[in-house]
Order: sequence, then C-alpha cells, then structure tokens
Amino acid sequence: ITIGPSLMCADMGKLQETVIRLDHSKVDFFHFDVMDGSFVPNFTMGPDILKDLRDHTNLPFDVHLMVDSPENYIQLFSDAGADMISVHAEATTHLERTLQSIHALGLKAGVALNPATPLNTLDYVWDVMDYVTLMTVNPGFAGQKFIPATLQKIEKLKNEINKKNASVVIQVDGNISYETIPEVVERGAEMLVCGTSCLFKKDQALENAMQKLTSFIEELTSTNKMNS
Ligand code: S6P
Ligand code: MG
Repeated sequence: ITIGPSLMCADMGKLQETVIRLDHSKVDFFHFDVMDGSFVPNFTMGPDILKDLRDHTNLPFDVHLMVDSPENYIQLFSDAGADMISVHAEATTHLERTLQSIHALGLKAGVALNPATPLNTLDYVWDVMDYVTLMTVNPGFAGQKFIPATLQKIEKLKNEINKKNASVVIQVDGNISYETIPEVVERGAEMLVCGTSCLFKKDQALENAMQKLTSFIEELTSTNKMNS
C-alpha cells in the first residue's frame, strides 16, 4: 500500500514547506490535481507548481489531469517533472494514443475513470497502462462524500487484473478516510490518494497525521494477511 498526499488540499501559501515535511514523513508519492474549469468545474494547479517543487523532493510526482484533451498537455507536465500521468478516459478521444504518448516520454501511464464510467472502457488499453485511478467521488473538489457503488468497481477491476495477470495498479481517489481505507484495501486498491479526509487536518500536524495513518495501514495489512 502506498500513500500519496493530494497537494490541492494543502495550504497553497506553504506548499514548499509542506512537500518537504511530507517527504520527511515518508509519503510514497505526491498527487497533483490539475483542473481546467471545463472538464471539471474548478481550477487548481499548473505545471509551474511542479517545476518549483521538483527540487525539493525525489519522490514520484503523480499528475491527475482533470482537463479536456489531456493529450495536449503531456509534454508540458513531463517537462515540469511528472513521473506518472493519469488522463480521464472521458476527456480524450484517442485514449490508446494518449497513453502511448505518456510512455514515449518514459513516464507511467494511468487511466482515470469517473464513478459512472464502466470498466469496459479499459478493455483495449491493457497493454499501455500502468495504473487505473478509480474515482471514488466525482472529480472537481476535495471534501466530498464517498460513492459506495465504487467499491464493487474496485473489486471487479482487481479480479480482471488477477485474471489477466497484468501488472496494473489500482489507485483510489476521493474521500479516502479511516472508514473507507479498510474497504478499498480489502478489495484491491494499492495506491491511496489522501486529502482532507485523513491527512490534511486543521487540528493536527502533518507529521502526526502521517504517523497515525501509517500505523493504521500497517496494522490493517498485517491483520488482512493473517485472515487470508
Ligand atoms: C478530486 C481530486 C482528488 C481530491 C482528493 C481530496 O477531484 O481528484 O484528488 O483532491 O480526493 O481528498 P478528500 O479526502 O478531501 O476527498
Ligand atoms: Mg486527484
């Protein structure tokens, strides 16, 4: 299980300090939410933010493009320091080509799916993807409620991955919390995007929140192992 803080949930005025502190607190990757005000009704981070933070950590930068025609911005985010990029299947016409173009730059390629988008969207791109970002809320905002129907989807995707013996990782994004982590991990999620629900808390220092989260996950995975 890996933990990636969703940086749009951080205090934007303290982004550099936050990244350094999270790096020291042993997060596994950084999740950047990129929104264009069109694919989703909100605006967030652009490539210059990645560029400015790139010198302050060696951890992977995972870019979640919630933009129309993401194929136009792959090079830009690669140049800015991205290590992995996920594009929404709903936002790109030639999904296979877009994933190829991410690979051509030497980055990991992910497909992000809205809660209502069926898994068969992935049927013909298995060879060109490294991870799937299953949205467990509708993209656009932090602090939303978990959509329970997505649990079934995680399980179904995990079964398909196993059947195909594919090396595709399931990332979950949206209201990942102490309540939902056991549910999503049990069903096969491996990359957890952590936002306001479990990491960025007003009344808790990041270091403490990270420590609590890490021990919770350690305990969870050790009991899961014992039960299987
Ligand atoms: C949502 C975005 C996510 C959120 C994250 C916030 O559109 O893709 O990455 O930032 O889900 O976490 P939380 O715990 O506030 O839902
Ligand atoms: Mg995201």
